[in-house]
Amino acid sequence: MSATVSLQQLTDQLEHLEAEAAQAIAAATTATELEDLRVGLLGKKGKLSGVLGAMGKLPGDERPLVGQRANVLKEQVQSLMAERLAAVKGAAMAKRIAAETLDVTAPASFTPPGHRHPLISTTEEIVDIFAGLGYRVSEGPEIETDYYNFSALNIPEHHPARDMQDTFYLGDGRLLRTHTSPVQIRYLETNPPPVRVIAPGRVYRRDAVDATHSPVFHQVEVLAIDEGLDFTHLRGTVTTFLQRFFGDLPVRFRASYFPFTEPSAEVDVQWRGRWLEVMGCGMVDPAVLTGMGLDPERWSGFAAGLGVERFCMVRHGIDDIRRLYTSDQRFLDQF
Ligand code: 2NM
Repeated sequence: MSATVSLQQLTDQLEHLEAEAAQAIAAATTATELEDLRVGLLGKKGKLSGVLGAMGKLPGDERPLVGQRANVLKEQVQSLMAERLAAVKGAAMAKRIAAETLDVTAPASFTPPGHRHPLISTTEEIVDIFAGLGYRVSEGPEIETDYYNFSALNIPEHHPARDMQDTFYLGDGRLLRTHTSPVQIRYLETNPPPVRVIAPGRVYRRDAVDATHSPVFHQVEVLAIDEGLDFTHLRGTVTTFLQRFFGDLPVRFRASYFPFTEPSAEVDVQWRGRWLEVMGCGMVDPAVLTGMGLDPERWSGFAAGLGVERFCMVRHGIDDIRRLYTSDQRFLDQF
């Protein structure tokens, strides 16, 4: 330790300390940094104390000069710190506000939920209505034999439906089912009457594609067999079903012909003022019952069949069946 120290030396040291402090304060970027600086400068063991410790070696009349200079330094440092602290806090707040900003105009990330294809939802609606009337649902193979698709349904050998022109034959005697009635024949083999069953599913016919035809389409066929069933039960069931599906609109039955029903009828609904043919039906032909080993003197039945595409198109106002198969998302998203 040097024995003497001059007023000039101490004043220089204070000057130097003040300059150093001003620089450090300006460079500080956080409140903790500033607090550390304050303790290092003005604290009990700080640099200012160090300088003032040497003050005692000065002649008595010089000490107040150093003391005054030290006070100026202290005030200067405190004011710079206060100023810098305000700036640092302001910057921290600005940063936080920027980070927490919520841009309510930014586009939201949105994953559209999937939904059923309109053909599927139409099938489900039809199935649900018949389920509500006490019907079971049955499914079966799309590749069928001549027996289940034709013979068991009283469709004779030389009926045009059996023509190569109308049916897809696989070349090994098997064929693609042209309706879902074979499912009902199979159902009857393991389920003795009384039965109430519907058969929804995909069917195949050699049709040229146009706005209303497709070689692959979907059907729901209906079958009830019991004692004492007559045309009134058929009429009531079909009318109830159609009015549940389309709403409470007029329904009419027109005499028609199918090989597997007698009598047979086509069914029309009056939709938006126009009569539209929507399904076929009839009393199961006794020959079909006999073929299934059922006594037509005891059992009678009614049956009906519909094309799901037609129901879907009428309900939704779709003008071209191909819309249902081309997977255009913009079209499908409407349902
Ligand atoms: C129709 C029209 C009339 C029908 C007949 C049968 C079965 F298996 F009982 F013989 N199932 N579906 C039927 C009757 C289908 O579609 C227009």
